Amino acid sequence: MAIEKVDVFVTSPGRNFVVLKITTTDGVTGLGDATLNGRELAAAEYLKTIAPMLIGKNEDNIEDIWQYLYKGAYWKRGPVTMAAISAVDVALWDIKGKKLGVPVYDLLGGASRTGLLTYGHASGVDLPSLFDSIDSYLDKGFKAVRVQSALPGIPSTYGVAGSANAQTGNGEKGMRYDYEPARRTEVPVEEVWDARTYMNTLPGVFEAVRNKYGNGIALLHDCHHRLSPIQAARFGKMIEPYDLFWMEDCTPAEENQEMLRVVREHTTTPIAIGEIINSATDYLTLIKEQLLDYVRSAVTHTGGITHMKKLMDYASFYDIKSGFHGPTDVSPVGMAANLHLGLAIPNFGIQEYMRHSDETLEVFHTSYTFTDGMLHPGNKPGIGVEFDEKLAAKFPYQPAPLPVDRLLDGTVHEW
Ligand code: KDG
Ligand code: MG
Repeated sequence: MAIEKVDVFVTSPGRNFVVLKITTTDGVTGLGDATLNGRELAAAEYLKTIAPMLIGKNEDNIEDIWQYLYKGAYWKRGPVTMAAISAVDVALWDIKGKKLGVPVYDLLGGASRTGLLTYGHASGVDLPSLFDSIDSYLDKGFKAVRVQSALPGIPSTYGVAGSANAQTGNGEKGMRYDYEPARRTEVPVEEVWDARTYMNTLPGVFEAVRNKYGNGIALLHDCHHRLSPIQAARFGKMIEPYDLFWMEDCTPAEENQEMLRVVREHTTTPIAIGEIINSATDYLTLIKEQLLDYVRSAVTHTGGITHMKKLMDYASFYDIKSGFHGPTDVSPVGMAANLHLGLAIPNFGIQEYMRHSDETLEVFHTSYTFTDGMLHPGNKPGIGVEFDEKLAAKFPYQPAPLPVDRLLDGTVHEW
């Protein structure tokens, strides 16, 4: 009853992933995801550094191993450290579930609901293409849709399929935005950002969407860290009539959390933040001061199931809910971990879902299901994902850094 082997894989079936496999002396295996988009090799190296420290440890002692890696590193937190700890943690929960013959959500207190409300990514270069995109998600059964729109005069915009430099694919041509694999270069592509154009455009887009679809569907939007606090405050106020489920990352408040106070003072549009926050401790003020409504962390980036469960339990006392990060750079292993935790916690809000490409899903065999706009992690023991190592080896790593944004005058800005 000990950890015998720790393997780290970097594979690129459609996009890059970092996969951890832990094997016990009894031959039980568990999988973890340490994918850090654009910085995958750093996370893989971290895992290789800590691998020898895991050998011989009792795999049952998940909390102790978590503390050992976190406090024992001395250099706490940070995206690379926390992605690596998350991967170990999820792999150990996977092993525990398999040993006991139960799905991980059962170990976390059991199911609190029958399924997880899920949102898909709609976008358009103009209103007709946006409507086509929304229609395609509604046709698939989604009850909640993220709406992103191109901006006049700006060649390429975050989240918009079909705008120059963005790409479509994964079997959903013309409807889908994903940076990989189109952006496989050593050096980041550069894009342009202009907040004035954005603020003049988006409220009209939400109005047109509400006029066409009514109030029955949940609409979400990602500002992707691009507005100043006062711009975000004004933007939130401007879009109040369109009843958004949330505005995400309205201002880069991961660093200066006080920024969200300005936004809160001016608008009741719900705030989602946290996909690049990597520790529960970085949420303490945000939660205590109720500066957010939805926690956007992924289990893979914020210390795994062990740490995220604590975070969400604390958030539950403030009626703050989950909105776990679920783009394609969270691997199917990480996605499954999100789903198990989401099913168990009392304060689940919504789950982001970008279906992985067929290539990805040939390497990762998942057992989670999507029915009628809801995801479910499935009932297989552990997290319910299998990894085809042989096939994965056929897809070597390819550098694919995220883009860099500049303002119209060339100043570097948040992407
Ligand atoms: O790696 C960066 C992406 O995961 C991020 O840009 C996606 O903002 C994102 C989202 O909300 O899914
Ligand atoms: Mg986001």
